[in-house]
Amino acid sequence: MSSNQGMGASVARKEDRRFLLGKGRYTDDVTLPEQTYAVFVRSPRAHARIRSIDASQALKAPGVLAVLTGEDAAADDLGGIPCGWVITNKDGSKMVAPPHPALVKGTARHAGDPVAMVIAETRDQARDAAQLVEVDYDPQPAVAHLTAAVAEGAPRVWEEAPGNVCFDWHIGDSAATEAEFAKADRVVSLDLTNNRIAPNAIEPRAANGSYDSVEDRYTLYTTTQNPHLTRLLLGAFTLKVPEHKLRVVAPDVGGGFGSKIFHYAEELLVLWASKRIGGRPVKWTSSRSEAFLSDAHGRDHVTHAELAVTHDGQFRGLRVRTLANMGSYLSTFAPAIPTYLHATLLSGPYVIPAIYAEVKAIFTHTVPIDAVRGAGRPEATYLLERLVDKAARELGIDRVEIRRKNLIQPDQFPYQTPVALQYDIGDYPATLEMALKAIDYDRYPERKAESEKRGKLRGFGISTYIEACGIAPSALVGALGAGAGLYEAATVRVHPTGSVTVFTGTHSHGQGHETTFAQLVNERLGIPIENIEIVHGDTDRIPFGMGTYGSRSAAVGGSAIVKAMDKIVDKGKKIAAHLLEASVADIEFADGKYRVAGTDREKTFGEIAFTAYVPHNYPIETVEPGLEDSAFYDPKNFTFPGGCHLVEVEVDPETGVVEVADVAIADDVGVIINPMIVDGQAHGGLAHGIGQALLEEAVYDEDGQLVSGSFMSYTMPRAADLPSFKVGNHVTACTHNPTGIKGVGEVGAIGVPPAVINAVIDALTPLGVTDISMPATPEKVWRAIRAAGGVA
Ligand code: MCN
Repeated sequence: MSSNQGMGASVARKEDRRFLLGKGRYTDDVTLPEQTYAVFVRSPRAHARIRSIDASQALKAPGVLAVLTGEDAAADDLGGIPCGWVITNKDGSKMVAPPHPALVKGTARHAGDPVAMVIAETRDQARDAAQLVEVDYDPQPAVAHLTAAVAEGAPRVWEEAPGNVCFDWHIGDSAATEAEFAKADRVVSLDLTNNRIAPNAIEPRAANGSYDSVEDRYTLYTTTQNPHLTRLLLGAFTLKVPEHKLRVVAPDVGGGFGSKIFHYAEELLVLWASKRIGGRPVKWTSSRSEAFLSDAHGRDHVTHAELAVTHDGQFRGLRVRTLANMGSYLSTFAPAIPTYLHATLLSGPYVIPAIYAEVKAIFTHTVPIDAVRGAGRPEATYLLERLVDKAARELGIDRVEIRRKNLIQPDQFPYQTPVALQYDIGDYPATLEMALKAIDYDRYPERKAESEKRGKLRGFGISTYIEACGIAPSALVGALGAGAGLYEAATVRVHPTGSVTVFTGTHSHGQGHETTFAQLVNERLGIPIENIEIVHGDTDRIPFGMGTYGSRSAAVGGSAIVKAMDKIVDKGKKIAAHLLEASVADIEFADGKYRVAGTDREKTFGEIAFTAYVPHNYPIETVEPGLEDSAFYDPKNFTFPGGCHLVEVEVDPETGVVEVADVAIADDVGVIINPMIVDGQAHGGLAHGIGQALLEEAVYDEDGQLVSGSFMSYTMPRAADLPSFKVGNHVTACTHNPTGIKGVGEVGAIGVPPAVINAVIDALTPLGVTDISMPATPEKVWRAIRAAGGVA
């Protein structure tokens, strides 16, 4: 499109006007007539049998309308929260999928497990009454950490899961990998922990549920990334009512980072409670501390990894054994994360002839673990990039060189990895060279010397990474255990005067879809983005959808929009052919105009739209009035963004403080809709990734208490912790979708953590430090320096 609002234009975000004016409408802003408030009584213990719950005092407290427990939920036949992905074990049996009651019945299994729900006229009254609910806990031994949970005699989270094993899964060719290891010149091995992180979206979760007894219909306002999935699970499993009796609205949502994909108990409970108290709406808003104890966490892997290499640094084989924490219950997509989103990425951007990975998922008495930005792919990238650095050090090969040597070359695509995925396209050498140029690698020695003059140790870190976005196709994921299809849906409605409303099944909670999807429409139909409305987040308005996660919205949701527009353009050609008295085959559509090929006879898109709704002169025998169409798009494959992330750090050897001095990245996220939004997404991801590498950790003590359960102890990155990022893009177009778009929402969180740690280790190598785990806090770095005897 010739205007400057289409593909490739850095259009300012349309949605920002309401956000900047403080006019966003979040779930907690939704106030309904006669609304009541819910507060949850949550188990203070990680593992306890519940002897009794005495609500008598709470029920007498001012304003209290009800106190509901697991017994009440069971009596009303509420379903447990389902897990949407079933993993098949190595031996062909299925994973252990224990029950997940919405309110604890009998035994609490993590600190924060909801035991009772108090409903009152005001939030304060509900809070006060919650203090009066007497729960008699019988404490049981708890286990929070992976290595403790698999130890002999560890407390059991579930009777049906001996050794706390949820599943024992593998991928790859074990014999071929053994053969490569037997032939290899050297085996480089590493033990790694991928630290547990809390998602911490700016807006805590909230849910406001109401039951209309006249219509016999439920409405839920909720902070979800995935309103149709929530409706599906409520309808089929938890509330058990037909979908047409349920409306789920996700209005403005202040960030999700994965943690709001899942169906949470509170969403079910507010709807159920509303009916129980006679239809008055019930609203719950999480506090920040409650969020730490009830939002799904991410990562938490313990891994042993080995790379078989030749003397000259050629990768021959990779062997990985991972323990993945599931927490106490299986969250919606939890089993897919360490398996199909982790182990399938273990080839990274490299040629590795044989790979074999084993993943054991382990129950612990902790908050459930599920997707957090990157979900499985950061864990794969971290272990591979740490291992590659170690191999380079052991072989005495330059760390950039060893990567150059092993990268998949552009002429090797499509590239079939030994771990199921087939990458369609990429140019990894190009992104590597681009990033090196951006950071001015040639002059790194000068910068290092300059840092040293100031008493600082400078380190250079590199990570070349691959990710897989837009998880698909439905038939494949179904065969792998998914309980849902992973297509996307869109309806494009052209109004009589030519403006457009797009209904998309994806959800924007910070990613800017209201702008980028309008740009897609502008590109195809030539309509100014001011005349395009993007509607998401309401199951009553949008036919269907699978929501937003896995950086799928542009590649999958955008493709559904493009498909729907293709149908509209084709229908318009028939109308134009009639008006222009030409044959349909001779009509061309470009720049918002239908033209008879080779002539100047034309009709604007607006004229065609008007004619479709005012069909006086119209091919009524063959074309219906109106101009609206829908499409479902089921991708043929994932998209595979990739790139190179470079980091320079300065370490203060006296204090252990690590400062990120420079970050330069070059990504390939496919054809770009909006460069400014793409850069912004990369910036956010980098902050997330640097946060994980240096600052963030959800720390449990041995009894299962979350000791970093507030912002006093859980360190989020702040602006001052981050440098100004140098972000570049090198485009190879996705080969199997109509736009060539890949994904960008997670690139930073995936690529950068190993680059940071590789940089810290590089800085500390002269002091004899060879390993440091995430987060590389000042204390940890200082201790490592002392332990290595590096500082007097
Ligand atoms: N885009 C583009 N050109 C491309 C690719 C994407 O212009 N080649 C644009 C898209 O149109 C969209 C944005 O970039 O406006 C992100 O697109 P995409 O990569 O498709 O990711 P999603 O929209 O599906 O968002 C999900 C992704 C994930 S998985 C997490 S986690 C995450 C992230 O986005 N959570 C976020 N970014 C976030 N940003 C904010 N502000 N808040 C979150 O919770």
